[in-house]
Amino acid sequence: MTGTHDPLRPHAHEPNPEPPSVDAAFVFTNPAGAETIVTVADLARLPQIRLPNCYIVSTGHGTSGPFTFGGVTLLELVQSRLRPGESWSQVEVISADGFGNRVLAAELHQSPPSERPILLAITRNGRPLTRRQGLVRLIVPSETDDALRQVKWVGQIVVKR
Ligand SMILES: Nc1nc2c(c(=O)[nH]1)N[C@H]1C(S)=C(S)[C@@H](COP(=O)(O)O)O[C@H]1N2
Ligand SMILES: [Mo]
Repeated sequence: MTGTHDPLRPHAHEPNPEPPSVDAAFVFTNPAGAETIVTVADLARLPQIRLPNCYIVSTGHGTSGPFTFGGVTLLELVQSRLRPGESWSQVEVISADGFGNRVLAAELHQSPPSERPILLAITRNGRPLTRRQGLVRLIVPSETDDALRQVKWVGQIVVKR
């Protein structure tokens, strides 16, 4: 990895099997740049949804699943941490091991709302997701190609104007 590596433009690579740290709490940065901490308990207090029939597809090491992931939608978390009406255009979801994904507001604000929305997963098959399994993990159901959007170990969520 070079010094110019952009975590939001990861190259297909061997997925990292090892969690970068023990604690699953992460940093939330609002459009004004203010940071707050999000814990798994915080996520568990927001409305939960379940997404059955999710697959993690990798050209390198095959497909795993189907899994039922449970948790809170990315939109729900963003809205819970912003002032009503505060405008934003995109969200960067970056893992603690420098792997990231950009999600556009338009992807989250689908009309009618997506039946398979982008999720911050805290459970898998009805059990707490373990740190090794990726807690907290971004699940993007529309991505079924190379798993580059299925970010394990979310370390920072940055909402941009
Ligand atoms: N934080 C983080 N998330 C990641 C990766 C990674 O290296 N680090 N690799 C991605 C890739 S390329 C794949 S194929 C899947 C692998 O997920 P799995 O370990 O659940 O099979 O995780 C994705 N999410
Ligand atoms: Mo992958």
